Amino acid sequence: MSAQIDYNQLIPNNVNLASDRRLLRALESWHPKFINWWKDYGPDAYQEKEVYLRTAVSVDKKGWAHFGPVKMPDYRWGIFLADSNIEEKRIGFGDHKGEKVWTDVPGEYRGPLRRLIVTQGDTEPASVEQQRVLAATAPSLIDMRNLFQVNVEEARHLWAMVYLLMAHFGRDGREEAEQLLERRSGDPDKPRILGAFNEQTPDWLSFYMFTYFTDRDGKYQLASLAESAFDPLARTCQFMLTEEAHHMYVGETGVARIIQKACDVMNEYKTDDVRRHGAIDLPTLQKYVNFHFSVSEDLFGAELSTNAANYFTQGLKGRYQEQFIKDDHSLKDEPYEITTFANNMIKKEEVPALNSINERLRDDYIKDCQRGVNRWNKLIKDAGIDFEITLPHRAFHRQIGFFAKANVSPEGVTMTEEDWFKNSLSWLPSEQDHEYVKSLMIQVTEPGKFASWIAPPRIGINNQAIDFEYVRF
Ligand code: BYC
Repeated sequence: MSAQIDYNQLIPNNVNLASDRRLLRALESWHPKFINWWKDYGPDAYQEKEVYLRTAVSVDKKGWAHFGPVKMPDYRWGIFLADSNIEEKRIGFGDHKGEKVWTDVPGEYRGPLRRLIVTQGDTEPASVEQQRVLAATAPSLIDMRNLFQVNVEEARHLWAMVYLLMAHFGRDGREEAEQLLERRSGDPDKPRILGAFNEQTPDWLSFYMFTYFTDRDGKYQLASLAESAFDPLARTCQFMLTEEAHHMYVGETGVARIIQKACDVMNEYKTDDVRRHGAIDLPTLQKYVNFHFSVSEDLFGAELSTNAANYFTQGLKGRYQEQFIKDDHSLKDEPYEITTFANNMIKKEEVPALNSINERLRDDYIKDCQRGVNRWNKLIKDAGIDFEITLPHRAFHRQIGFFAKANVSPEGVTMTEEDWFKNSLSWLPSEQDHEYVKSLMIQVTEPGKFASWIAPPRIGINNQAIDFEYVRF
């Protein structure tokens, strides 16, 4: 059956797919497996419904996407590389700084580049698997549509990485592409590569937290890979960032709408007990922040990493907005201050910048996370309510790096393991919190109506009304 599909039509692309028979054949044999995976592990049900989706159709800044009703299995998962002036473009960091960027993979960097692309690629289908059952409890049609939008775009990001593997890594790349469809989020026998992508996304509060905190790791990792000397990777990641922005917007506005609803209920009923009125209380929301922020921080790897130092020196993965950093971009003698943990004490220490690339990126990430938290706090303040959401200390609840062995409170106080566990129920969502949030998760499908725990968004998608039928039932 697949032989009858015109893949050049099916896969919108700016990589001249039509002219590359070998690549086309590889994608043709992968496509039916992808579709099987999408049907079995992508959004549960609703595959035959028309969803008002955005589809990437070019890399033109003004009109890169098309909006319209699509059945998800018919979504046109395209392959796009951002524009590049290949003749002029130079490597911006590491040992090859100043040389021309590479259009092919240098033999000596095949292993690490493949590993980076596979790690990035693995997160994309993982997140779709994590969010598989959420549509059944969508708080509105617009939210359901946003979920599906995120899902199809994460799947497009999988295509983007599969394209790189197949176009540049031969048989190894084709095998990796198969394995990307075989690992499963949360499966102890064949888990996804990175920790956070094996956690569940059981409810919509988790979904918004995930799209705020974990997709933002995506932003920073993609931005670092967008600096790569391997130009096809750089350009692919640059274009992926365009879509990623909407995912974080879904997260930030989703959490903001939950906060808004909690504040509205507190003011209307003059009570802190918003649960009685079917809203999510701010202390519970804070616990979810503590969980998702800490789990996402782990995605940046260890504070000191020779892997990251090698990636940088080799020109494979740079820093966030490398060109704006004022140093020599080779980091042979540069220091960087990081937070460490030894003898049960948290302290600041100056270390070689080259070894602390992961930590620097995590620092950039934390600053960015704080900006949205400030906007959430402004909503609370504007409602006249005395409550502040805070990001927990970076040492809180970590599994990777120095702090994996530390027992630290959200305020940054070290303690015994016993004390930590005693307090953990007030810091992280408890079974009861999960149960309560779960009890609110009831599907709302009437256009323009919203579940009790979330305020409507201020604007619709692509200038459509809030009560537009974003998913046609
Ligand atoms: N979980 O030297 P280190 C996204 C391993 S999200 C499990 O610090 P490195 C998205 C590590 O592999 C962005 N294992 O590692 C968001 C290493 O293993 P080996 C995804 C972990 O390499 C939402 C060992 O520990 N993209 O796009 O410097 C929805 C020592 O660590 C973890 C990328 O991550 C972990 N969290 O840094 C959809 C970019 N962390 O060598 C999508 C590509 C570390 O001992 N990946 N380990 O066997 C990378 O750049 C790097 O692999 C990492 C790790 C930054 C992740």
